[in-house]
Amino acid sequence: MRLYDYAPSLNGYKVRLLLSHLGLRLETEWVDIFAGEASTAAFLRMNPSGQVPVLEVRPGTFLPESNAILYYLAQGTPYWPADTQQQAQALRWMFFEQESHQPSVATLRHWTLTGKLSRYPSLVEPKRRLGHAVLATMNGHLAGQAFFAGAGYSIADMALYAYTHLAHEGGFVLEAYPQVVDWLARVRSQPGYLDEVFPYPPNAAGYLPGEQEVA
Ligand SMILES: N[C@@H](CCC(=O)N[C@@H](CS)C(=O)NCC(=O)O)C(=O)O
Repeated sequence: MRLYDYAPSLNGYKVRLLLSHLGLRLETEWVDIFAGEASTAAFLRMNPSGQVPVLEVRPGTFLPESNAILYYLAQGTPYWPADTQQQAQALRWMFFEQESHQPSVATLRHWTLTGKLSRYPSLVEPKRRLGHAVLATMNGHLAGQAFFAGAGYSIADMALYAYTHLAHEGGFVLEAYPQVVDWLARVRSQPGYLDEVFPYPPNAAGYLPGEQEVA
């Protein structure tokens, strides 16, 4: 298996976090998304969305989407619950992460760190409101349980952890969400936790990702 990834990508980090918990290393090809390397014809044949991460599960067979990759790699491991009810809960939170968390918490961090907030003035406040609603939803859920899927620590936690633990870089004050802060600490204490954040390089600032808002 080979992973196509970009070091500052937190969608890529989700996959690296699971691999680290599993004690696995994959051959990795680094793709400079801000230099257009995810928009070449060759890359678009692997992922028509032009995004990392992509897992080459066997030569010529490609699996894009971070949460799908987490699901694939977690099969048969403690990070994918055995119980159907808990599997459904894990999926619920992974869909929530894509639907609500990425376009708010993740996007505002990207725009803040790369100087792009002023490009989208009418979108910032709605995204900030959505981000607060997302964090409040997470906080409320975690008041009743230690991890998102209800069982132990799972890939649902990894999916949500990636952008939540750096939400302050997008202007969110996490201390307002104490259950989330406690959960972040529980994630960090898991065996094999990967403490790794790569800053955006200078070419991130000039990049216009078209319809895409997250990086
Ligand atoms: N839904 C996708 C989103 C992936 C994504 O946004 N990847 C970013 C890096 S974090 C990317 O490759 N952006 C390049 C672009 O959109 O042009 C996933 O979860 O894998």
